[in-house]
Amino acid sequence: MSETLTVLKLGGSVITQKDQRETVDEASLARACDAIEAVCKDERLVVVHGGGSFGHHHAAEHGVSDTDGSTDASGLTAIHRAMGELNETVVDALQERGVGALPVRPLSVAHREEGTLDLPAGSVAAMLEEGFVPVAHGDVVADSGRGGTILSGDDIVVSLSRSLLADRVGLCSTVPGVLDTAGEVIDRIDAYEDVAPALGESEATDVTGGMAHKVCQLLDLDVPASIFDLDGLERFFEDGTAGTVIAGGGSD
Ligand code: IP8
Repeated sequence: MSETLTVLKLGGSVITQKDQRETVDEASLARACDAIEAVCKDERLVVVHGGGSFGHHHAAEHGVSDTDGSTDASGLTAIHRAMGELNETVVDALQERGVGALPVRPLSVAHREEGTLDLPAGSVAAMLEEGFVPVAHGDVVADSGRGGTILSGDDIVVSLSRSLLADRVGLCSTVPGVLDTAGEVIDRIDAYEDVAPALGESEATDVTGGMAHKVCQLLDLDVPASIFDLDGLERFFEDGTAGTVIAGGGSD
């Protein structure tokens, strides 16, 4: 097995039907899992998935976001349980294909302190060492002075990529990449200013997980990251050139 470590996010809107409550998009999940099965024999892989129609309905019902917290334990548990169900579905689909997938549930180990995420990666590193494919998910986390808030899959991807010194990062989403003002996929982004007109808002005013926020987070990583859709997943695994490549390296 190669030493290459890839962190892949499967967007919640890719693997679920976003407008139908707690409904998996079976066909898309199967496609994603087939591609993962083909690659994980040869390289180390961490999978992170988003909430889609599982986490987000519950989060909205209980008024919880990444900044608006709640002290209602039963509401936070409802969000966590729904995410657990989706995680179980993803893990099962991978295991059915012979992938050594193991669930990773952030609520039990992660928290935010003054807005900074603390997500210990020791157990994920140990799983990788033993040849497993850790599968983490967006979740709720205890957040200093706010009760519990939402931890997005994107934030988990960024944190784990740094802690585990990932070689590459992929975000599989419902769009084929970052789009320019004419609606065409931008091949490569080296600096935020180059795409600011297309993305509109800056990092400071977009904290809700929109494309601008994603691009800023990925530019801050030390390794290349790509944003692509399900059609681009195999190509991402092959040579990392699917969709939009975000150069990384800590550029602005
Ligand atoms: O879909 C959010 O993760 P995301 C997860 O990656 C929950 O933003 C719990 C809504």
